[in-house]
Amino acid sequence: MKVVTGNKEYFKGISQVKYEGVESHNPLAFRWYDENRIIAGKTMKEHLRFACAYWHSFCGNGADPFGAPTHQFPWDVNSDAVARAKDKMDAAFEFITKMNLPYYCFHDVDVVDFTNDVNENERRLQAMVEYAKQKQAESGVKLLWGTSNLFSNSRYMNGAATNPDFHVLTHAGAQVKAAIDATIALGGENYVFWGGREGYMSLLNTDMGREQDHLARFLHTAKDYARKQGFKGTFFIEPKPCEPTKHQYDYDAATVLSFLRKYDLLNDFKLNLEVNHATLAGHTFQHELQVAADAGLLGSIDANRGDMQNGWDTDQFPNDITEVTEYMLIILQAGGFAGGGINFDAKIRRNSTDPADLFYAHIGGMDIFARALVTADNILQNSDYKKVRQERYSSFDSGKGKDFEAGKLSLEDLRQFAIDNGEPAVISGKQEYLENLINRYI
Ligand code: XLS
Ligand code: NI
Ligand code: NI
Repeated sequence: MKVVTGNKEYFKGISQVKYEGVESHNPLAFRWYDENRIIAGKTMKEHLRFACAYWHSFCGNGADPFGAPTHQFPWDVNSDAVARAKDKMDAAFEFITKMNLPYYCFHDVDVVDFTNDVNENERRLQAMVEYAKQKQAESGVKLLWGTSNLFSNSRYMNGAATNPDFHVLTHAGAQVKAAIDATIALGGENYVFWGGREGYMSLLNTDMGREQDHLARFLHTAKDYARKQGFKGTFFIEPKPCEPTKHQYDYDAATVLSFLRKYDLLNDFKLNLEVNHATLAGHTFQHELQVAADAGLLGSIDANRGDMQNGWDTDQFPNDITEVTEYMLIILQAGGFAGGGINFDAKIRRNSTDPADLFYAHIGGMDIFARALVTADNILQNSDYKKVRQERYSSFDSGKGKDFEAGKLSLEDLRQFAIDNGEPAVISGKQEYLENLINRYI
């Protein structure tokens, strides 16, 4: 990939990050991510489909509820909104191409600041779409997904598509229309809905059933529009149980699955799962992946991690090889992502203030997934991992167990089998054996 800079170089002194192998001590090199290396018939690049999140990397200024911004972005100074947005896009493409990231993802308002004037917002976004087209053509970087931010503007304090006020919902519609248009114009491969405020703070003032009907109607309306415009990609819903609202309707993978089924959206929508959102829902990320994989809905992931002690979305970069290996075992066995990839919905810490910190963060995240891919493939090819799991269910492979699976046995038959065969033998679940096996291959 060619490094693409604008008039000014923002990340001076940092050249394109290359694969140098595990022996390398260069902190600005990949030790595992070798994009052309073939694993299980595909290149690492094709398996992992890494994307950079525009919002955290180029907009997140480090402000928190207790303190001012700590990241002073040199691209965020021009007084004209579109000129400022172009500077930011120059910085973004410089970073993305120096990192060799094949994809990026954005919300409308990440790309350019929005006002409260629908026409003006569309004008700004269209100007930026033209600019992004050139940048994409120059670099070969592609848009993994686009989305609209329907949660930051104060008008969305009671939700967007689930707002009790129809007038607010129409503004969400206007925003989604423009964001879909932008996504299509840029060849975006998918479109994401994360319902940040689609939920409630109190049931005392909330008609939950009606709000969910509205959400489904809104998604159908948006999907129909996009299809009419020729959009062939997949729509993703990103589950999250809470934060910012107390309860969000897209609680977790299983909840969204039943929502999609109830409202007849399964043909067009899949899931974009996020690690830290799984944690907030009281699940492991592995659980969420498996729920999605079993339903054929494993679309894409937002890779990050939470903090063991904190109960909120800290969006840290992934760095735990054991965990990520377990993710890759599920992703590989599911046959990879249905349309999506691995988007780093993660941010450097507030006090990580060197320009190089953003590079270290992404290098770490990409290397951990690459290493996990190698390890998981190795486990699947060379260990008895699959065999141990299969054998655990072998009583269903023949005889009465097989008949049960085929729906051939009655409750009386089950009773008769129990009597005929007495007490079952004790069979180990071998959890520690499997945990050790994973570590042995890392
Ligand atoms: C917030 C979400 C958000 C989505 C895109 O928690 O993760 O960043 O990925 O709207
Ligand atoms: Ni996310
Ligand atoms: Ni999140």
